[in-house]
Amino acid sequence: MTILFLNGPNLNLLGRREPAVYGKATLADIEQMVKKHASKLGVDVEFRQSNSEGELVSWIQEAPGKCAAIVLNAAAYTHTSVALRDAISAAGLPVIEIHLSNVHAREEFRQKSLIASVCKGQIAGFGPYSYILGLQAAVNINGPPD
Ligand code: CA2
Repeated sequence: MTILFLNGPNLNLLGRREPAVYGKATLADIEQMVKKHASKLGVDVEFRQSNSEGELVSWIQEAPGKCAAIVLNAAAYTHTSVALRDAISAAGLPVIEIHLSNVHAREEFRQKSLIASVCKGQIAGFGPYSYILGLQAAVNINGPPD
C-alpha cells in the first residue's frame, strides 16, 4: 500500500523561516519521521512538495491506481484553489487534509477551506505530528484494525 503525501506552496521553507508559527522541523525532517513511522506500519510513502498549483493538480490526477490515499497539506491553496478541489473530487481517492497549525484559530481567511468538503477528514494544529495522524488516518481509512 502506498500513501502519497503532497505539500503545497512555501512548505519548502519550513524550519528556515517563521519558526514561531510553523516550528523548527524542516520538511525533510517531517518526511523522515513519516517514513520511519510508515515502515513500522508496513506501508510505503511517496512524499512530494510543489509551489505550483498545476503540478499538485497533476499529481492528484495521476494518483488513482498507484496510491491508496493522499495526505494533503495544500498550504495556502487550501483557502483559494477550486482547481485542487475539483481534482480531489474527480480522483475518487480518499484525501486527508492536514495542517501544521490550527487554521481555525488563525486569521479568518485561513478558517475557510475550499477542499474540506471533498476530503475524507481534516487534521490541524498538531505541528509535524499532524503528518503522523494523517498517515494513521490513511492506513485505517476503512476503520481501525481488529
Ligand atoms: O498550517 C499549515 O500547515 C498551513 O497549511 C501552512 C500554510 C498556510 O498558508 C495555511 O493557512 C496553513 C503556509 C505554509 C508556508 O509555510 C511557511 C514556512 C516557513 C516560512 C513561511 C511559510
